[in-house]
Amino acid sequence: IKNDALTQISAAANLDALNQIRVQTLGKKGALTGVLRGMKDLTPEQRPVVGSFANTVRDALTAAIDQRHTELAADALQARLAKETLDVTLPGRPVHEGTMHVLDQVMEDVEQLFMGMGYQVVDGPEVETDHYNFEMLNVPKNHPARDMQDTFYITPEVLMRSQTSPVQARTLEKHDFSKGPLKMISPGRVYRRDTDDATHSHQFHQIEGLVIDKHITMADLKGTLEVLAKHVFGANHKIRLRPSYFPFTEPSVEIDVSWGSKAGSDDVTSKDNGWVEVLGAGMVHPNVLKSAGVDADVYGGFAFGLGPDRFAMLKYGIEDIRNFYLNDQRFLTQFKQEG
Ligand code: FA5
Repeated sequence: IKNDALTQISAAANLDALNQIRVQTLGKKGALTGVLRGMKDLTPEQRPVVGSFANTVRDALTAAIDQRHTELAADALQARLAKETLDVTLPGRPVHEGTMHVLDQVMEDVEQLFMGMGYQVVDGPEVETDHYNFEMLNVPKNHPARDMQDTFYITPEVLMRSQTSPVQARTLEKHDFSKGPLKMISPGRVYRRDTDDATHSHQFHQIEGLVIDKHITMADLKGTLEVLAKHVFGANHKIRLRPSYFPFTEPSVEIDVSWGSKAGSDDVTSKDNGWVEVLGAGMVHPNVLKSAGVDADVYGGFAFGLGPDRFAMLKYGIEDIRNFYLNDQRFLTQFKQEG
């Protein structure tokens, strides 16, 4: 048995075959186990002799099996390593690197500028109530100004915000003026039931700005927006204020930036008179302050709302606003930032 088994063990080609041999010799029904079982038929004198011999054989076989097992396991590992060898000199697969969306770039740039001037950046909900989107902003039900900002209604009282101005009302309500003035900007998405065309989208972006303190004047508004225009468009751009109307500001203005070949010309009759409208602004209406519980006799300030989509179009000469929302890689990767 011993010699047979030893020959087989050293010939075992793999771990499965080796296990087979172990079962055949040392297993419950194995050859050597059969010898040990047969001991009951031997004489008391024969038993210790045969028993001790059988045990020696078992130990020898177990050791041989263990050794062969170690050899075969090492061989198997070598074979696997050889099969899985990596060729580190192969060229890698190119990793596609995304780019920050051009609108996010414009918004982040504006955020950074205002943060540097001590403004806090505030978030507001896109699903808004009629109360904050309109009523708190001096736009009661049936006010004609609602026509300009028709939006998507979820219920008669809940809607997709048509502007970022509700964040003004929300922030005013919470602000503790005993701790200092309020200076905030609020970027985000807004929605309107406008028909999509080259310059309108039913979903676009705004950045709201609001400054409330004692003794804030229109000159502060103009100075602030001049800094903004020069930062975004370049130092050679001027701004001008044109009278306008918003229910939540009085007086209200629209801001134009000087642009194009006749930039800043005073020839307002010409179609290409060199001015482009970029945002709405004004001095916050006392009713807005009062609705939020702020003493309008003591505090006042300015607010503005700009469209980053229009900013980006102007800055980069993009002719169709829909480009921002089509996820066309060929368009988006043009605005890759360095570093
Ligand atoms: C407002 O929405 C006011 N909330 C802005 C404001 C804030 C005024 C604070 C005074 C004080 P208006 O509807 O004009 O105003 O929109 C502001 C800007 O959003 C516009 O100048 C324009 O740049 C952009 N905008 C308006 N409608 C669209 C549209 N459908 N698609 C893309 N941009 C738009």
